[in-house]
Amino acid sequence: MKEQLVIKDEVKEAFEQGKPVVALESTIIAHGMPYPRNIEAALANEGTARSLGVVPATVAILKGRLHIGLSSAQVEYLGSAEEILKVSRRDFSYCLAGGFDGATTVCGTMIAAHLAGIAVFATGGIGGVHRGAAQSWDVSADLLELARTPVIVVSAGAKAILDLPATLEFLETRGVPVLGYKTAEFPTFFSRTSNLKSVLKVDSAAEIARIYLQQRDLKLQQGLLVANPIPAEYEIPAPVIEGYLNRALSELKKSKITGKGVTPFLLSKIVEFSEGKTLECNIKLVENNVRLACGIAVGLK
Ligand code: PSU
Ligand code: MN
Repeated sequence: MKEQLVIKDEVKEAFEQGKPVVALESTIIAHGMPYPRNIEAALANEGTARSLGVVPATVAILKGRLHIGLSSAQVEYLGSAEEILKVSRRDFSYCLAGGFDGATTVCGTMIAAHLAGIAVFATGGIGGVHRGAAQSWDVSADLLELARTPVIVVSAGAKAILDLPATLEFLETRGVPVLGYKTAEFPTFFSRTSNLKSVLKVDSAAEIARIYLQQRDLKLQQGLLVANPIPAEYEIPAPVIEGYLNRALSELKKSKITGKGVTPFLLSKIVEFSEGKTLECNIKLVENNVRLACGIAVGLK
């Protein structure tokens, strides 16, 4: 693995100097958002982290090498090239051994972050149990990774395209703490509410850092899911999203899309139906998560 693991100089220096580092994922760049806003947003997120005194480490696989931290040119490549694999735990060895390019999902980024010694990572929303999973068995590997890899994932909850009660039940069964940042209600990506009030409310980044350190001290191997609601000014009311979703789900049914194509398809349809509004909200909620992740990274020092 040594020769295949490429840690960017900026990140290496941060490790050496004991500076806080936050991992960022790349599926959101290659598959989650359209060009060119995907690239602009990814670079802006790195800038946000740096402005808070935290070194960003965007994770991706390029020609079979696992990169922890990317150059701007590499971010641009990922955001514009065709044929970038979507890399979850299942795809990791295939992508590396085959010398392919791959964008890492929440699951894939957790694996990489843990390997590199980065404890905290910011994304948009995690994958979860899909609606109709009792028939389709579509349960995101993100949930299983949270159950086995001790990395803090800062999200805006999970997308309303999922079966959210089932997603929370799954996390409970697998022992993953779900912390609501200044809320006891699980947020649903574009909306701040869900009526699901089973999350553990925390009020500061420092508190999240303490809970993580406690968990490590106990030698519990789980990760930790932080649910950080989208800022109120960018929230899209749940019934509006539900309308887009139902249309997107009925188009999904008519298409032949399955497996890892499902989430990118649904997200792109929602952007289309909302005439781009959901994309801007998606970008804002990720930025909000990057800020909180940076606070946690500082708290861990
Ligand atoms: N957050 C976003 N956009 C995304 C994702 C998260 O704002 O596209 C990605 C993450 O990489 C997550 C993936 O791991 O969606 C879930 O995919 P699936 O449902 O196929 O596991
Ligand atoms: Mn899936």
